[in-house]
Amino acid sequence: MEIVKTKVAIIGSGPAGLLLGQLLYKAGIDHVIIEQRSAEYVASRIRAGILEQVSVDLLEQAGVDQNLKTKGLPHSGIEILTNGKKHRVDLSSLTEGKQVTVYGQTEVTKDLMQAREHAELTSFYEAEQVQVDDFYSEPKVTFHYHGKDYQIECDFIAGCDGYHGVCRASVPVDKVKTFEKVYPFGWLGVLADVPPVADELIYVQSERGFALCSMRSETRSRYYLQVPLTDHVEDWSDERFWEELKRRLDPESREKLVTGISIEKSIAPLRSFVTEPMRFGQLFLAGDAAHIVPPTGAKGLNLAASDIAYLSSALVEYYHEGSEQGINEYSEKCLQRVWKAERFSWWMTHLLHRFETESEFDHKIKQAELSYILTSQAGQTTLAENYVGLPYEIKPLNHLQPVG
Ligand code: RFL
Ligand code: PHB
Repeated sequence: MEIVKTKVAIIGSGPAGLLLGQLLYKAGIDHVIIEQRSAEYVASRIRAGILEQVSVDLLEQAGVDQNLKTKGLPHSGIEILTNGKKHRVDLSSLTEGKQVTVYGQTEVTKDLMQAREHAELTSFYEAEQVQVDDFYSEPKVTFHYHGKDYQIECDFIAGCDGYHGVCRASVPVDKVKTFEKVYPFGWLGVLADVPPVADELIYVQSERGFALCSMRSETRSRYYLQVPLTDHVEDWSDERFWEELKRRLDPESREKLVTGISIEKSIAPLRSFVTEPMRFGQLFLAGDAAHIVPPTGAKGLNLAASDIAYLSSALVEYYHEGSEQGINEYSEKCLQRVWKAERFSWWMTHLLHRFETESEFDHKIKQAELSYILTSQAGQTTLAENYVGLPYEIKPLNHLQPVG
């Protein structure tokens, strides 16, 4: 068995794990990443598309914002289409100039992987039988890699291994509480090399169900449709997808919509999920390993980034200042922000989707709420503040000496 000693063992090479690795590298803190999939698979997953300003700032701090700066599309507003009419929510004017940036999670992942490769940092891709042990005393990670058994001995384990990962599953059941809501529909997503139907995202509430017109660039669009959980991707030809999307749009957008061959098509179930606490001895959970939001508020990736802001700063404080304060406060600080994002994502989902079980009364109340939000400055400000991302403090990590 090969023994590797390091300070932090990061499980998972999604945006949470990669960003933590990059920030620890910047702070001179020795770490390794262990990922069960291949690097090619990780770099090609299509997922989220919207970055809050604080996530952009964090990527800048991590030194991986060159492509983001040149290719990211800053957006100062979103459209909400209801009753066949579009209403613009001016995010910037409602939030003292804040905006969001359209930049795909796929690109964020690739930028982080490239930076990691460039810095020649240690990653174990295609690791098998990953196991985390002894995180209440002397943490260890064991796995099988390229025909050999490995054991990582470390101070801390960062569980950045997503919803289906091994870290949360390894916590004793009496030490953890989970909260969950599963929604009775999914999102059918299509990626296509066609120009976006509009300059800004359109969130669509219609009698036929929710739809979203998003984008990745000026020539690549991302569209979603609310579909029953019983649907399969094979049921949805490109033609059927475009026809259904058109039915949910307003006449002007329907006219402008450019259709084309899909380059990716998948159905994602919608779920709200939170784990409490997010720290178990020397094991920290971050990102989807700890919580899931339905994508309606565009918060999944951004929450992973804010967890990592807190975790990296706590670890820097520990190694550079000998203080355990950040580590001790990690779970509580993260959960405060997590629950607010959970509430917002649940609310957006509830407001914009069609629920089979809702009564006519429920439906009327929802329409009234949406109408109130879209016609009231206070209502729109609440939406805008949450959409651009609630603030949090990040300690600057630059100019630190490596930790011996
Ligand atoms: P990730 O990206 O899931 O990365 C976790 C990594 O851990 C690896 N892993 C393991 N490695 C070693 N050992 C094990 N035992 C392991 N088990 C798992 C996995 O292979 C993976 O590489 O979590 P992270 O880093 O926390 O990032 C979170 C974001 O990815 C996530 O919140 C968002 O992408 C959520 N999400 C979306 N969010 C949005 O805001 N908008 C979207 O449109 C959107 N679409 C999506 C999504 C999530 C999806 N998933 C998870 C099914 C679409 C999908 C399909
Ligand atoms: C996306 O572009 O994938 C996207 C954008 C906004 C959302 C969800 C997904 O709320």
